[in-house]
Amino acid sequence: MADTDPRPVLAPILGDQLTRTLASLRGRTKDDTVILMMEVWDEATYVRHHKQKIVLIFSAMRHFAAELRDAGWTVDYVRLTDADNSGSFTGEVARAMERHDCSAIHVVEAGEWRVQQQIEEWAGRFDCAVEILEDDRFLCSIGNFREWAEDRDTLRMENFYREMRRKTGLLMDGGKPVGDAWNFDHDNRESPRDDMDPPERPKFEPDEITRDCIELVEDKFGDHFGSLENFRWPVTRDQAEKAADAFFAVRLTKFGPYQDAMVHGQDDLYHSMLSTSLNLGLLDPLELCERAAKAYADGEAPINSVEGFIRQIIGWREYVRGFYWYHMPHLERANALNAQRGLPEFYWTGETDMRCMADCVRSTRDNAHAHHIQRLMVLGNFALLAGVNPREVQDWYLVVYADAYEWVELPNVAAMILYADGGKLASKPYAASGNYINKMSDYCRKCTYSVSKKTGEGACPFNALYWHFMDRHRERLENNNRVARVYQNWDRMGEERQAEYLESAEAFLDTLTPADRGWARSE
Ligand code: FAD
Ligand code: DLZ
Ligand code: SF4
Repeated sequence: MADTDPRPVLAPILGDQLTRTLASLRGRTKDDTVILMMEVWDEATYVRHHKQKIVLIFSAMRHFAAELRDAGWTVDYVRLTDADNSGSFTGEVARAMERHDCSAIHVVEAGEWRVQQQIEEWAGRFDCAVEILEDDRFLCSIGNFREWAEDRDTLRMENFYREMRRKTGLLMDGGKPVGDAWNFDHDNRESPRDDMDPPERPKFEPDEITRDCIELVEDKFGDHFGSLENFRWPVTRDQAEKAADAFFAVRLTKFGPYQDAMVHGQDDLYHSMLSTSLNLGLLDPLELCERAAKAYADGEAPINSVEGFIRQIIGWREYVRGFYWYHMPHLERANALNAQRGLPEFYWTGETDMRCMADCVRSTRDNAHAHHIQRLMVLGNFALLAGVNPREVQDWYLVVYADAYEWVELPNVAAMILYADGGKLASKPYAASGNYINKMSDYCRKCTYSVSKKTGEGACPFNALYWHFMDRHRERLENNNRVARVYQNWDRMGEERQAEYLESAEAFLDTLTPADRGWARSE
């Protein structure tokens, strides 16, 4: 029908769809398409996002719109402050339909379930054909993941990852993995060294467009969490490519060995810092993995770094996305461990004597970023051990990170760190005592607490909390053969020592002040 209809097609492009080869633009011409981009109040406020996250999305959207216009496309860009802005995607599509008299709407499926529900209502609401296209920027479609998952009793990332390696041919030597192993994780657990000196990543000074967005955010969202001072994220494809170039040139070689290391005040280490660009659509996941594989083939980076990087992207990133769609909407409400504690206030203020937690919250506030092991084994581990309510933890992670969209945040938080899905994603909870943090970081050296002290005054809280967690979830976990040995150690301690652990943990938990929910969501 669109072939004979002289009216244009409306192509709404959402804030995380900033890709020139987006499915809704492919095959269309600049004369027969009106692109719609919308800054809307609903999206900016459904949680009270970190200020840097809003600046990043608005600035990247505005730059992308300008690039499309330069390339000759018609872009109808609605700004947050436009007088008649309705505040919602559906309201803006309705207004655009009136402005442009379009024959059809072509839109790429949303990253988030909440937004997809809105898009699915458009067919009933608008008097035209609505085509919802698959987001083929992901390597595994939602449907393919479902088919893979439906055949299995348990879902494990490692099995999914091997299929993705075969499918993409990345690091494959015929039917075999390069280096004769699928996974080199055992080489990727080096503790930090005192003489470690990771090179600075490229930082992008805010240009006029970004400065306008900073002003807007300070004006409208000035009381949201986070600082804008350090805003240096890539906001265009060109900048994102420069960030990727710098990662491949100087950090990839050490990415593997120090993937799990943490150093006080060193926020990036050897991580790529590319998640914000990947999630916005400024970088292509397959292209990045192909570059990493080439670096290995050319002898420029070791297999453990390259395999580790590729596993994060075609493994974890694709896996959590498939897992999210497979388990929504109930994943959002999952609480298998019945965790009910309020989120402690120091997640927002950073005011705690736990030096590891304080540093991770500081980086989160200043950069809208913390690296994986900080999110998992410090901030996440604490929430798990203390039994914090998943909804509150989910909201926190969704607010505070510049790369946070529900499709990637929720599985990592509910399933990976909190075990709220009861073990559908991970075979056991990632619970750890202070020992782990001490081994992988320099945090404990100058902490007010003593990591070697297990209970009582001045003891590292993670130590007693660990046993408190294990004890209170014994019934669920002791039959899990990956955890069973822990209970043998616990039983060997004897009742008196056990009571000391439990009392220490209780005494610490009693000191926690729950945060006001208003930090994350406006009532
Ligand atoms: P690198 O360490 O350089 O890794 C390379 C890339 O691999 C990342 O850019 C990312 O795209 C991908 N990746 C690595 N681990 C994961 C993972 N577990 N899930 C999905 N992708 C992964 N990542 C987000 O993009 N958004 C989130 O909201 C988010 N929330 C998280 C919450 C928790 C509790 C945890 C444990 C992890 C979360 N992650 C999230 C994954 C990971 O922490 C970030 O992707 C990473 O820290 C981004 O920094 P980087 O680009 O330097 O990553
Ligand atoms: C996170 C976010 C914010 C803060 N603002 C907008 C916006 O104004 N317009 C927009 O198109 N997208 C925004 N986003 C991203 C969306 O909330 C959402 O994550 C994606 O559309 C994926 O479904
Ligand atoms: Fe964190 Fe405990 Fe180490 Fe302090 S001693 S930094 S609280 S792990």
